[in-house]
Amino acid sequence: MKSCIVYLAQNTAKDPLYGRDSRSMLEKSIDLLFLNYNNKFNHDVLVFHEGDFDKNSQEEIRKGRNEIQFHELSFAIPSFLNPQEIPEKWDGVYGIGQRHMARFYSYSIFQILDDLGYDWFMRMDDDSFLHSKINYNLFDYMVSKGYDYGYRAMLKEPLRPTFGFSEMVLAYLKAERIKPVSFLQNFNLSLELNNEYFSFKGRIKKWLTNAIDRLAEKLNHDLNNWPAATEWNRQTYYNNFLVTRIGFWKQPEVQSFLGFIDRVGGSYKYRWSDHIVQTVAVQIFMSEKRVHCFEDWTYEHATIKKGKLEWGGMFVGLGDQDLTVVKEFQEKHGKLIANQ
Ligand SMILES: Nc1nc2c(ncn2[C@@H]2O[C@H](COP(=O)(O)OP(=O)(O)OP(=O)(O)O)[C@@H](O)[C@H]2O)c(=O)[nH]1
Ligand SMILES: [Mg+2]
Repeated sequence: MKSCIVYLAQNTAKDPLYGRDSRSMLEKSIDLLFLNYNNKFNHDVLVFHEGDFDKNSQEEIRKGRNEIQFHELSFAIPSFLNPQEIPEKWDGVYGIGQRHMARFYSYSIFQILDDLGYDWFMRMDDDSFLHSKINYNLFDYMVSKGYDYGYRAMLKEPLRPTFGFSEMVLAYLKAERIKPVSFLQNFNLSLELNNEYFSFKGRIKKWLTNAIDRLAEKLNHDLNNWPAATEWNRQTYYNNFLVTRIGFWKQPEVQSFLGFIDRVGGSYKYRWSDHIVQTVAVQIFMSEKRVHCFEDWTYEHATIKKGKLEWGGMFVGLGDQDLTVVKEFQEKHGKLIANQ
């Protein structure tokens, strides 16, 4: 089994989207990764970049750690899309780089890593920080438990960058006659749940199970009666950390689905991002038994704008409440995770 840890990185002290010091964050992220994990397990660490890390900066980041390799990529808007339909800035804020990143993680990466001979990868971003020791091999752990997709947190995606997405996914499933594993369980049934009649716990559970069964049934048998797509609960894997088996993504039906979404160009045109695509692919094609939430170590990924915690936060591992970094984060922001 060949495994690696992947970064997509920018060598800039002020990134065009957030004005963040991406270069320093990358160094901090990699240093914590080695301190708390990779000094022990020595996995390859692949840093993908667009040619902005010259030999000098590569050595400065590598600091003698030979596991770190730099791989140059060149991003371009796919030729099958009409560039005139692609806004220069999505919602006046999000530039093209963010959307190349989304395509990279929802489509291109699986083939790239497969070509390099890897079977598994773990993703880290320059703003992903591992704060507690992990004393076991994450990839071996996944294999030993029969897991194919591991994540650290789930967040509710805002409505704006999902317009049309769940409808499109449902249309694909319907046309292809695919019965998804758990995707249909992620549609909001809250209207009925507000009814007092359903307040009794066991009843709710039974009713929910039946409703889900009925939805799944309908997928193949009553094609005119579908869940209203706007009711998708938008719960998605916060995939700036993830561990996954590449073989899952290379299966023909998964590739067809990813290829379909890629062709629609949603990440370029509508800001459908990589995490919503990955989440839905997992929920359609992967048995729930193969999905794992890590909870035993502390992970930070926080979007902070003008000093204010806007998204994500500090995901505290079991027993890590007293870590200094956790307490400092809480003191600084008044909370550990942004309101959703
Ligand atoms: N080479 C390159 N890397 C990028 C570009 N945009 C983002 N990245 C990298 O891709 C990773 C994810 O980007 P982020 O901006 O953190 O995206 P995000 O996680 O969706 O946004 P936040 O949740 O707000 O952090 C980071 O390591 C970035 O440095 C780009 O245009 N070019
Ligand atoms: Mg990020």
